[in-house]
Amino acid sequence: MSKQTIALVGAPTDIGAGHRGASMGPEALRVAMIGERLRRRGFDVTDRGNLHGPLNPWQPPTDGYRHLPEVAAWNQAVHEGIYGELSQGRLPIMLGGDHCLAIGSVSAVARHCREQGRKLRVLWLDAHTDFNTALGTPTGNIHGMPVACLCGNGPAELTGIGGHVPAVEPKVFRQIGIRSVDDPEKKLVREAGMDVFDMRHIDEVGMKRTMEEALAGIDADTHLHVSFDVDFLDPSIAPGVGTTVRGGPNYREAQLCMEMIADTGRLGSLDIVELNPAYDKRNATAKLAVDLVESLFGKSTLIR
Ligand code: 6HN
Ligand code: MN
Ligand code: MN
Ligand code: MN
Repeated sequence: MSKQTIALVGAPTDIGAGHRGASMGPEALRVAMIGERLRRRGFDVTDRGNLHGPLNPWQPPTDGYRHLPEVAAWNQAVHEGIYGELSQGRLPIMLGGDHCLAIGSVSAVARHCREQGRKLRVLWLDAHTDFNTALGTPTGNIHGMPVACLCGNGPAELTGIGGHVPAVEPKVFRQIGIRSVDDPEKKLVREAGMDVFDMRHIDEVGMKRTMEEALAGIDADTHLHVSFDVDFLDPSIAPGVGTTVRGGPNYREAQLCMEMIADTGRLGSLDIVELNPAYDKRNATAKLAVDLVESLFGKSTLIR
């Protein structure tokens, strides 16, 4: 059986972030040879180039949101791009870009799953829960809000992307690596009943048990989407992000996480977001992200 075709889709913007530079993420991942590495693993890889959207006007928030019209335009483009790839039977990798773009990608995956009658599971690998709203946000940056928007809690311009409100139910998410949640956000996360595997949980039971729990119930009918915010990783190994938070997974914990996802054989789509080359050293964080993506696509440390 030949492996599925992977489509790389670049979304070069930092429109939802609080630091400039994630717009350089797609090119940094290409320079780190993401396409070649996956090809070497036996995948057919097609690079679809970059999506287009408005420039970053770098304005303060209005009514709790920064750059809402621009964020909506970018997410509309991402939604259409990712939905198109899924419809063609390809496995899309969205090269971000900041994490607000997951509104477009996850809504596209959800739409594809509804049409195909498949179950959806979203693994949100992140230091943050990204569940803020205009009322609780400390920054107005929409990259802190995509999970809330996807669950229907946000402005109509964003909750309506893909035409199904809410795009997904909170129960599809498993959040892993969480260690920075704002107080009002924490309350919303609890009320929504979101399944959060925070760093305390990972410390207490280990990455192996954590991933067994996060992957439980996945079967042959499940489409698994991974939203990989690079700030998931400990900043000592991944400095190239705008919002570093100490106390994240080390290299081997992250690699085990990726390997266990690969073992399910159900990975259907991926976001790589928040990589910020302006904060990186010699593209090391991009190279690390690509190395971990290789594990996600089957590179294994097992010799058995
Ligand atoms: N990310 N909770 C903070 C905020 O501004 O809402 C940080 C969000 C970071 C979002 O890294 O994708
Ligand atoms: Mn499909
Ligand atoms: Mn995030
Ligand atoms: Mn984050």
